[in-house]
Amino acid sequence: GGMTAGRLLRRLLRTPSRSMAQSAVGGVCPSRGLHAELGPRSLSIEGNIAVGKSTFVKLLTKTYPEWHIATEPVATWQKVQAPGTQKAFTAQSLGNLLDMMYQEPARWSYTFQTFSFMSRLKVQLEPFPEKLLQARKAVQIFERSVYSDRYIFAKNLFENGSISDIEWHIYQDWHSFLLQKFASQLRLHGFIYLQATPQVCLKRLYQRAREEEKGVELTYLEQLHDQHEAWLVHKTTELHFEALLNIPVLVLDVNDDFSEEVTKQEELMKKVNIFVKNL
Ligand code: UDP
Ligand code: D5M
Ligand code: MG
Repeated sequence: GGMTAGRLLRRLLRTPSRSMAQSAVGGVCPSRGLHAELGPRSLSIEGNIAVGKSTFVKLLTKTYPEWHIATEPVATWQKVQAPGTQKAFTAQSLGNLLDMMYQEPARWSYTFQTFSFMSRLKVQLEPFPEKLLQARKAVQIFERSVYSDRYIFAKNLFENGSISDIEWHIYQDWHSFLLQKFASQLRLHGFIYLQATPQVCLKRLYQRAREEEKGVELTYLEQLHDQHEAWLVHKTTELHFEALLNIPVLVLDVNDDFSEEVTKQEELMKKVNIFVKNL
């Protein structure tokens, strides 16, 4: 038996992130204060399929027009383009990889991981826009991250048998390697976890009615929910990057509809404001 290296590292390095999130809400975060770092703050919005991330991101854009927001590149997964035909008038689609993955998970899940990871990496590596660097306290927001790709989706697809042992091994090998190489440019300062029951997510998924997701079942959303809880709430997921261990997490309950409810929106934005101020 004994402790895995990852768990040992975690135990040695960890200050409990949940209490950090709580203290960030209650006052000044103990790890900052006088020596607070300058420079932009980068955050990622995490959460189950159809929980409301894109809706939430739109609300952030409205509330904080000066923030830089990067949405998830779903459209590029739905229309994979042949090289050299990226311009609108020559665009030649090789297929809908999102649809292919849901139709034939065992065949396409690994391929999907390589593509979604690359698109997220490119987004996260883009230099900060000039206007952000000039702002006194600039904020950059991503819809999901290179971390959710691994610790939510790839891990889950491996555990439910859609990614094979050898694919999982190869995936983890290049994921760790690339993230270590780009560590300094991929730094995140906080996660905002939008939390709702899998039942609520399924209802919103049907409401959104994305063609490719028609066959998504409650069981799949339950698996993804458990992955989120393990990583961001219970902190039982084994992580492989030191930089990930102490990142504060703001958990927002979005079971109640916030897309129309102004009071609910204000309550959420208030929590975000306090959280970001203390990062
Ligand atoms: N939605 C809703 N109430 C909410 C948040 C979202 O009815 O409080 C709806 C939203 O209009 C959309 C669906 O749920 O039809 C999925 O939302 P979104 O695309 O924002 O979810 P994501 O997959 O980006 O997390
Ligand atoms: O996520 C967009 C859609 O893409 C949704 O069907 C989940 C899927 N997705 C996103 N990333 C991955 C990875 N890495 N593997 C498998 N499937 C993925 P939404 O939550 O709707 O914004
Ligand atoms: Mg979305």
